[in-house]
Amino acid sequence: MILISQLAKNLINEESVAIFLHIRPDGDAIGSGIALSLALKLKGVKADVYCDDEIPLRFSYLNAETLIKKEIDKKYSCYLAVDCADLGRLGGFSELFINNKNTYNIDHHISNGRYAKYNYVVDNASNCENVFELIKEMNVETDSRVATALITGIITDTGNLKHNNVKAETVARLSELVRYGGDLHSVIYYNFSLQSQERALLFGQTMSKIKYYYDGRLAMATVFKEDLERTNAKPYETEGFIDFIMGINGVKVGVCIMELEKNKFKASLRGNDTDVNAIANVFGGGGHILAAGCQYKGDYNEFLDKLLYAVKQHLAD
Ligand SMILES: [Mn+2]
Repeated sequence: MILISQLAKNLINEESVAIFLHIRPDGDAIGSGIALSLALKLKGVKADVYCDDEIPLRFSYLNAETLIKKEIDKKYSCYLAVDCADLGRLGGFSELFINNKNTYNIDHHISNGRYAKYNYVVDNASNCENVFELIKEMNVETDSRVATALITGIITDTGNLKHNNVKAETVARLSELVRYGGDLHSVIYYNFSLQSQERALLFGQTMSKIKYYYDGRLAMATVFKEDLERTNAKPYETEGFIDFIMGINGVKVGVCIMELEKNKFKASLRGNDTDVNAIANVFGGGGHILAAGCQYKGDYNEFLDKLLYAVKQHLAD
C-alpha cells in the first residue's frame, strides 16, 4: 500500500486527475469525490468527478449534479477511484480505468481488490475520513465546501452515527470539519429527514411485509420492481431501509433485497455481532464485517433458500 505522504505528493504533482465514483453512488462516494476534486483544484491540479449513474437529487446541497459528470471526453494524467471496492462497480468506466497505467484507488472496504497501481485502503468508518487525512497531508486549508462534502460521507456511512463503526477518531474528524464551517445540519436533513411522498409510501409498504426467521434474529424485507412501479419511488430511495430493520429488537442480521430486473437481485446485509461479510462472500459479494452486499442471478425463492442457509451458518446466538 502506498503511504499517505507519498500519495499526497504524487497527487499534487499530477497535471490532471479524473476521479470516479461507484455506480449507485452514495454520500461517501459523492463526498469523497467532490472533496478531493475541490482540494486538488486548490493545489492547482485539474480535477473532475465522474459517475456512470444518476446522482440522487438530495445531494444538490453539494451541487453534486453539476460537479459530477457522466461522460468523459478528455484525457487525464491519472485515474482515481474513491469508495469503490471492486472495479466492476465503476460501471461503464471500468474499462477506461483498466486500460490506464497511472491509476489510484482510495477506499475503506476490507474487501477492496487493490486493482490500481497505487492503492490506499484504510478501514475507517467512511472513505471521506481517508480523503480528509489525505487533504491534510496535501497541506490544503479545508474550506466549508470541502468540509460539508466530507461530513456527508461520515454521516451517511455511519447511518447518522448510529452504526458501531463509529470510533473516537470518526467523531473527532467530524468535530474538526464542523469547525472548518461544514454544514452538519444540512447533511443530516437532506440525508436522513427529507424524503418524497413516494418514498414514504414504499417505506410503509415494505416494512409492513418484513419477514422474520430464526426466532427473529434474521429480518428480511424485499422491494420488487413492481413495488417501485406501484409507488413511483426511485430505486435509490430504498437507501436507509436496512437501517430501520436493524433497529428492530432481537435482530442480529438484517437483509434488504432489491429486484434489479427479472431474476436479478441485490441484497444489502447488516449484522449485529454477526459477520455478514462472510455471508455476502458466499454469493461473490462483500464489504465490511457488519455491512455488506451481494448480487444474485436466478429465481427469487431459490435466492431466499440459499440466503437463509448462509445466514444460519454465521448467525450469532
Ligand atoms: Mn463508503
